[in-house]
Amino acid sequence: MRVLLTGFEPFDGRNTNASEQIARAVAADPPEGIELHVAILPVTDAEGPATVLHAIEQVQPDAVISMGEAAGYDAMHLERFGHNLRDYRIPDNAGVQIRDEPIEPDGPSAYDARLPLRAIEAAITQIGIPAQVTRDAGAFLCNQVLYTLLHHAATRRPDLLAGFIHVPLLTEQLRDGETTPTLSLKDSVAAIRAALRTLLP
Ligand code: PCA
Repeated sequence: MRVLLTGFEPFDGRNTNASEQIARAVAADPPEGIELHVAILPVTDAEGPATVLHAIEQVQPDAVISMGEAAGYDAMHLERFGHNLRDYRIPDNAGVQIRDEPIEPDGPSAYDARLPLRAIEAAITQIGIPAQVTRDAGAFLCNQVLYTLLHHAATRRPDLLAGFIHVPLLTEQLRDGETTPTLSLKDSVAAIRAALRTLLP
């Protein structure tokens, strides 16, 4: 099984992104039976979604799991829907802040994620790491990449498994005095490895 795992570059004033670090660490030790490819996406309207589509062209994966960081989350969030909406709460890394715009003007308002979310939730919680199925990935680049993946699958790759996991900040990323919930890199990697194993036949 060939899987494309993506993370994002740092954004919002941080100098690392948990999702990038997790993607690189999982790539160094992928579960048996998974041929893992990694892409790190720019946090920009212009290049983030285009980079994941380009990686799909290159890798021809059976499944894509995209990840993004969400400061303040205390569990792995397995996102159920991608929405056809760009309504950025902050500017992207190119300084562009899009409000109230669709991603695909002729696309449906939402797509269901194409991953076994309940099986992933069970696999992660069974190893003692918090995970939950959640409704959506917001209206910034994470949602945009999820919707773009699902639109691509619906229109071009009906057999493609695809979805999005929002990850908490890493303990290692906390700034002085910050008290937001975190997960360690070790636990985060274990969670994503468990998620990947649910894709195996
Ligand atoms: N998180 C952002 C975009 C990049 C990332 O890691 C989001 O939640 O949309």
